[in-house]
Amino acid sequence: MFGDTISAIATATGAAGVGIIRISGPEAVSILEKATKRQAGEPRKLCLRKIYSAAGDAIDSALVVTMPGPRSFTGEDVVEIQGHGGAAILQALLKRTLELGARLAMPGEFTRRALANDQLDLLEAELLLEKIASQSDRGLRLLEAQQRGVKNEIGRMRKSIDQFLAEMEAHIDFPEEGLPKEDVLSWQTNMSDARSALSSLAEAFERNRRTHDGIVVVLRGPVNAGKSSLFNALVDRPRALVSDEAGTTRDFIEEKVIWDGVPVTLIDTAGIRTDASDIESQGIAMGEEQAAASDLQIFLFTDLSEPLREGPKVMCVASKADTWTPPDGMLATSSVTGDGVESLRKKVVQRALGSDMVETPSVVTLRQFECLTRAMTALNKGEQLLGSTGELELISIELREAQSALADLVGDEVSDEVLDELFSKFCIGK
Ligand SMILES: Nc1nc2c(ncn2[C@@H]2O[C@H](COP(=O)(O)OP(=O)(O)OP(=O)(O)O)[C@@H](O)[C@H]2O)c(=O)[nH]1
Ligand SMILES: [Mg+2]
Repeated sequence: MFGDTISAIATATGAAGVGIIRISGPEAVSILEKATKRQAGEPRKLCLRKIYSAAGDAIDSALVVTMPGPRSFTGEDVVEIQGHGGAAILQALLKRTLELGARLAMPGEFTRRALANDQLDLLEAELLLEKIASQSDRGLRLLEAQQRGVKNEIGRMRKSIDQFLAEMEAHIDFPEEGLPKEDVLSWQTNMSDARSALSSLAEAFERNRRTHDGIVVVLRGPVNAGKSSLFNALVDRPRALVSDEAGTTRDFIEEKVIWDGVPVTLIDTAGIRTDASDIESQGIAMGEEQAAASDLQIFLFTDLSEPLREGPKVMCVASKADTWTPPDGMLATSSVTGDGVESLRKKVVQRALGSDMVETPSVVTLRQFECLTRAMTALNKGEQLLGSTGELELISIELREAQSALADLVGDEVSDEVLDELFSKFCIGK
């Protein structure tokens, strides 16, 4: 248990209907009673109260609720003051709780207390963080589905490794018996099964990360190909300058949008031509840099005079399709009629994320991913040793390392450094 009582503004700042101050710790209820000059109401029932400043003036009327531990988010006594959402009001309410003995909470400290008090486990805390940070509803749905499967999968794996580790260790203790061939074969299968199950968790992470972090898509093509016009159509507002003068766009232009639940950063770039002026050439070079760092390039063309530049990260799209007849089967758009714009959005998301976006179990944070990698490396080494020297002592060291990585992954024993790192990413009040 923690001795002190913490307090913070739990809602985002800005003008809003409601803003919440959250207090947690042994003094939470008495701080509320002093601030309201009244006894707290029944637990878990909202009560309307005036909150008074030190000078005795009413700061705000608020709905307040007490949630005595251990049945609360942190496991401690928790109080929430739901005041009006202005920044000045919330600051004044917060200040009052601090005057009455609370300490300003550090980022993520409420969740850290919840973890320490076994209200949630490390994976749930990380999931919470990812959910708060998630920008898209598709990402949110995926997160839940991914992590649901992970705990079971890892639990199953740890049991299986435990089992064949025990078998191996029995042989270490009685070396004179020699190694039965069928045991070696079954260990080999067990290890490679465990490794491939882990690697599918890892692959799903890499693939799904783009759903949460979003994708970067760059519009490219010759001057006057209609890039800026299509950019405006895609972002649904006249953001970039459009003109029939070749070389209109020089600096690149960036907009964030959400397509199909996926955050997309769309970038319009300078048109490509060989006889460009110095300043225009700089723009073209900038466009190339953007394209190199992107997840996908949309390359526009308006005729077939040049060979198409298809590639793994390049999607060729016929532009100004209202003025000519693009080849059959080619994705075509017109910024004038709007034809093809919506299907381009869909195709972009499909191409960048792959069509196999299924809600498979997957780890959801880089820390979890690194633990997985550690476990896979150890299993791999174990497999190789079994195939070569067959020295069971060395193999069991690798298996123990794999076990310890998996234990770290699910948070059996978490070091303070890991917790510091994790919670520093939380916002204050969470
Ligand atoms: N008919 C028709 N005209 C278009 C279409 N898209 C763009 N245009 C016209 O083509 C000209 C060039 O359009 P921009 O969008 O500025 O082309 P850009 O590729 O950004 O050009 P730069 O920035 O100079 O490289 C403008 O006069 C647009 O009005 C389209 O789909 N159909
Ligand atoms: Mg342009």
